[in-house]
Amino acid sequence: MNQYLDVNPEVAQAVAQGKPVVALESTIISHGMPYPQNVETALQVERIIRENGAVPATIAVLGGRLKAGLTKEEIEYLGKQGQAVTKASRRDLSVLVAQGADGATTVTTTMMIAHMAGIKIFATGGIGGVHRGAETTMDISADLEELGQTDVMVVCAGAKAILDLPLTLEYLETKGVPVLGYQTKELPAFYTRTSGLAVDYQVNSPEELAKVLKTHHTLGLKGGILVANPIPQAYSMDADAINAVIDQAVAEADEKGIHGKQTTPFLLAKVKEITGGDSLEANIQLVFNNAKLAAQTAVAYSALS
Ligand code: PSU
Ligand code: MN
Repeated sequence: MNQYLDVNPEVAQAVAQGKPVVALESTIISHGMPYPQNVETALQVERIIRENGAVPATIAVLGGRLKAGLTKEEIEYLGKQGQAVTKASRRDLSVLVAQGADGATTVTTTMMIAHMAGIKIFATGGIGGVHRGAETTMDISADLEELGQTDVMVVCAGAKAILDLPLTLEYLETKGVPVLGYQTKELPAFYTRTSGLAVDYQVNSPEELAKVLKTHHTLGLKGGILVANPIPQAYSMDADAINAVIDQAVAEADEKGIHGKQTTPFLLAKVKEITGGDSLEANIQLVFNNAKLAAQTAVAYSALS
């Protein structure tokens, strides 16, 4: 598999020396946010990771190569391509590599490529999950399967209420994925700090997260760990307002017959459109917050090794 992998030299050196590294996904750039905020955010996230003592590795597929660590130009390219670039999940990888094509990596493929490159911690915004109505559509994100089998710690702000959050937690339980609330007992719901749903464990510091990750490796357990880090209070949105927007977006997706890989990008764009961009600011801030926690955890993990 590694014959298709290009790890950028700075990332490769840090991994070899056991220094802190944080992986970042690229679907959030191409399909999660509009240009130019997507590129500005991606570059700022890399800066935040550096300021907190770790090396950033943004991940993507470019010209059929699995890339761990992008240049500024490559990030700019993916941001400008937007939805024209393939949203690459596990099922897309072989074809994209065989055809020498580009792909923006979701949580799933970012975990896969991070794992190949020896990176143990990954920061993102929100994960995919069990969609509302999945009992008939069977729309369950491949992210949950990947979390069940690839041992990377994923730091997110919970999951958007575009998903069925109780079913998403049930699925994670089935797959044996620990869900850790960062300084909270509740699963945050991306734009808001609360969902009314309990997480498995509350963890209060990067050191504690690092210890759980280290123990997971020592036990030889396969599968990821999900860290749910609530959006900072100052940027959190009004729950009733955002939930009404989400209901409207989900209803519109149903009416239009949106399905498959289009569903999540459609809902993300719709929510942004209806809130007139307010949701975008919240989205950006929570990604910054996750990048900081992931970098601090990578530093603490590195100190344990
Ligand atoms: N949820 C968000 N923002 C995102 C995504 C999910 O709040 O950008 C992206 C991530 O890349 C995630 C993917 O892995 O969407 C999930 O897509 P799907 O539901 O098609 O598996
Ligand atoms: Mn899906």
